[in-house]
Amino acid sequence: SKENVKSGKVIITCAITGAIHTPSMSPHLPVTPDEIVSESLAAAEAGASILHLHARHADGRPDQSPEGFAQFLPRIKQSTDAVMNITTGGSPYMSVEERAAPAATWQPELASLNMGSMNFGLYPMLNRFKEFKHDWEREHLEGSRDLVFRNSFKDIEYVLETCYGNGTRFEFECYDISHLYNLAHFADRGLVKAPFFVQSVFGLLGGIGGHPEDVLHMKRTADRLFGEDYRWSVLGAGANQFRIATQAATLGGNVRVGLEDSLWAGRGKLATSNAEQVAKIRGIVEGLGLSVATPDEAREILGLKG
Ligand code: KMH
Ligand code: ZN
Repeated sequence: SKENVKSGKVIITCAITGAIHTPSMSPHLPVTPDEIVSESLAAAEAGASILHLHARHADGRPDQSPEGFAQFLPRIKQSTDAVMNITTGGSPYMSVEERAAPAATWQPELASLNMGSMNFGLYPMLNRFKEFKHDWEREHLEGSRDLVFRNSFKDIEYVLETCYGNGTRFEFECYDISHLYNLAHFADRGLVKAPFFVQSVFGLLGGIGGHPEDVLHMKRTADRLFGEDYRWSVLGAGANQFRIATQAATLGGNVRVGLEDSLWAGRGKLATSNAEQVAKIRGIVEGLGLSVATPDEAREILGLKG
């Protein structure tokens, strides 16, 4: 995808809370609806044109009920023009039916779509985080020693069927090279339409690594499979976040940041908000001589319903 090299516009997505990190890891991880609303609005204000959203229960456990999203989604939409992006990944511990329900109900402009099955190793975080307020947090990490994030071809079709009719388009989450080939397969079958918004995920245990060569290999493969028919975005998990985002911006890609993907703002320094990460990547993007896409520019670039 050469789009951003020509336009100089970079889309910043902010993933506000996710389902990977847990409240004991950072006091800044948003959990309650009020926190999700204020973090989302501040991230949009700082330059995020897309907000990738998950819901949580009061104790921080992932909540994938449509009602969970009702607590914050209308409030966010009312106060910002940013593009709403609802997860269909939920947590890797959930069934695909449960995962698709919020996007099917709320019919957002964007929903995530995870493009393949994989091991999902969260347990290395036990090396860094040892004290947990809730039992579920430790189980969530320990349980990942035997966790497969299931996204079979039928599961992917199920998400497509429940969401496509609503005009929802997708953030295709690709954690490995094979996931690009899976997307190409669905394109061949005519089940997905260009331009494809490919979110490549680097550095999650079970997926591709976070080496600069991994980023290049992902881009070269996507270029070969999709040519001008895709828009490339990257996210680096954990400490990889800014190095990988910067590499991708330099190569003409878009970037995703947010506390879903990394709790950090620098070495050993917790980010105090999502907006802090957005402001930081915005400074890098602008420092490279590029500019940040507005929500309407992002809609145009990605072919969203608006
Ligand atoms: N948690 C990220 C690595 C989803 O919500 O569908 C990818 C993600 C998946 O955001
Ligand atoms: Zn997510």
